[in-house]
Amino acid sequence: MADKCSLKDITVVIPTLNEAEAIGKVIDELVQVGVPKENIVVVDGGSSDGTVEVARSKGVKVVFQEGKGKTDAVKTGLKHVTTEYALVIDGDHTYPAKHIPQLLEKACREELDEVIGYRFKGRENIPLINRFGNWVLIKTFNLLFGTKLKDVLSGMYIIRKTALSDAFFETKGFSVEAELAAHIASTTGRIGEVPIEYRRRIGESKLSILDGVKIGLNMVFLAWRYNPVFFIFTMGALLLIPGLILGAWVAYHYFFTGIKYYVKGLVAIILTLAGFQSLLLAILSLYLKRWEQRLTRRLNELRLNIRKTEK
Ligand SMILES: Nc1nc2c(ncn2[C@@H]2O[C@H](COP(=O)(O)OP(=O)(O)OP(=O)(O)O)[C@@H](O)[C@H]2O)c(=O)[nH]1
Ligand SMILES: [Mg+2]
Repeated sequence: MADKCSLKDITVVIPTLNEAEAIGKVIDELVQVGVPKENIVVVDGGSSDGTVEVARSKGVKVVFQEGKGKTDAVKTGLKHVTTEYALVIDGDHTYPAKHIPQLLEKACREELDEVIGYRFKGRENIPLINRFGNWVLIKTFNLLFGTKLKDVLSGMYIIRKTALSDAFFETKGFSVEAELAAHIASTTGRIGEVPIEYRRRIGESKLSILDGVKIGLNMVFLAWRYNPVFFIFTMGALLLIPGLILGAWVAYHYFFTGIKYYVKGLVAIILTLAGFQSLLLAILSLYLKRWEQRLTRRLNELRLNIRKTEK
């Protein structure tokens, strides 16, 4: 690992809701890998099965989340992060801690703001319906944000704290991973992935099909918030294409059959002009987005340098 990267630079945030069977094993693994105990924060959402007691018995910090759901839990956890990076990991023993050094190494070496552990090995341990839902959601995310990510919804990722200073945490429940990836992809674009293994879950799942639908809806909301280029471009195409087809039809009749369609001709001109304007607006938005990305990167670099000189 590069000199500047050390497991002391990460704080592990574990959101838990009734994970008594798994949490002890998760913490033990983290410690075995070399994460200092004082750099582990369990953020509990009101477990009633003894999760908090097990976590405390392992000597790590346990806090109770503000608000409700996984998004609010991660937001609470991040407030306790004083290191450069936060590593978020589910508390159900599905994500092996042995991959953490690889995630950190990639983040450090390539100066990335987020590195996602994409589930490459052991995919059979993801229930079939979730695998299909994940596939649909990842495709949707990539389309909306112009990314090529393989696993946006993975429950293990490393993220640079300064890159989140402007994050909104507006979504609820299980959309936190999509929101953080949307934030990084649209602000600095410094996001990467590392292949990891995925294990069978210990204990009961908290995720339902309805949560999957909500993640999809949240992605559309996030795209509108972070990357409206896609919507403006789609609107432009939806206006321009029928406008051009109608215009060609009106022109054909005008020149070859002698029939003049005034109203249809006017509609064709309006659609074409509006569509053309929307496409121009999309190009302008894209340009502004790139500009925002460059500025945010510079700002984050500055923030980081200030933090380092303050130490
Ligand atoms: N603090 C807190 N943690 C939560 C909440 N909901 C879920 N979690 C935790 O977030 C992590 C992810 O939840 P899971 O139920 O494993 O969801 P998933 O990984 O998407 O789905 P599975 O494939 O079934 O594991 C687990 O560690 C949960 O205990 C919540 O409301 N508050
Ligand atoms: Mg899980």
